[in-house]
Amino acid sequence: MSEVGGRRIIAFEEHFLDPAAAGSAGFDARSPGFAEAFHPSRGLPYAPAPETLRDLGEGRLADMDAHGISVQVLSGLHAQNLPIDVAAGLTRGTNDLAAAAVARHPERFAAFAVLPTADPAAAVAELTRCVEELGFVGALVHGRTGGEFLSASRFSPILERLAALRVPLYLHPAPPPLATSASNYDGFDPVVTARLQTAAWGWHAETAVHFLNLYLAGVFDRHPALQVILGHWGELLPFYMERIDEALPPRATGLERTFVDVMRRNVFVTPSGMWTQANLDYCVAMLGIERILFAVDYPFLPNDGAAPFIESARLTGIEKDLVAHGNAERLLARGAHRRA
Ligand code: GRE
Ligand code: ZN
Repeated sequence: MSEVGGRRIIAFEEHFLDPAAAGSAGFDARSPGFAEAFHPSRGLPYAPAPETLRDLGEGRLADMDAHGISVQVLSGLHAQNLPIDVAAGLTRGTNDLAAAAVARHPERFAAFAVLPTADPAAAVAELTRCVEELGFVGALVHGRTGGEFLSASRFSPILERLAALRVPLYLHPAPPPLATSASNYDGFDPVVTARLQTAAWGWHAETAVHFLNLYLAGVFDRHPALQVILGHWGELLPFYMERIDEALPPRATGLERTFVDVMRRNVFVTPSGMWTQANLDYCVAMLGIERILFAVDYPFLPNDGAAPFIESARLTGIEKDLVAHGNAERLLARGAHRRA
């Protein structure tokens, strides 16, 4: 393995497409114009070639080698849109693809389970299978299921199982409801509208509100050790930590935990390929260096910026090691006793 920066890098939001599940994922139905606005032929960011997205073998590894990515934590795409009658079977197939890649290259790949949340009992079973039998290191969920956040009571068995298995939940961006898109993001050129309601802003505002719903529903009072990973430097939330506690103190919410406390003890953030030093500085100031993980969001973003970002960051060598791999190793060790 080439050592571009000489430092081990573990990347947490690294995707692949399972062709068998892609047709049922319904992305365009939740994000009108998505397929066109993100088509590779447009030459805009976040539009990898389909074969790059599918590859779990030599091409992916060669790119990791060329750019110093030691380990990718793999995840499939957008299982939350899957119809209930096919969700369990399709997510099982997607997770088996990730498991096969990990089995072929255990030093280079780990995996997050995608879950058939449309069928919460099946999601609990699939999470348990993935962690206990396949050695997965957590789960990644793409936003709402059937319009509902994970704070809805029907999903509480999933959160309970994540906490019991001591594995993290990566809460990944996903489209807002169509009514939100229509009221907030419509009326521009179709490509601008489709990208505004997704990768530019809509996905991130949606993920922030999703996490706030988990907090306000008391999920972290009930599961004080549950760990949630937020991409894109915390999906806007680090900027509002103290504002949220001022507006929603425990005497208003009835919660035991403040929002600042939850952000500092239950949340990890990743860059998701946003190589912005000021964002890193701010997250370190608000959350602490131990709460920063690393992610590229490959292949939606290229691996090439990763090692240069870490190496040029205004951090000590010890802090760079924590961000690149040390925090990851400590987090993943929490659930390791469950793994086969
Ligand atoms: C992602 O999962 O991060 C993603 C998509 C589709 C387009 C861009 C992107 O699923 O970053
Ligand atoms: Zn992603």
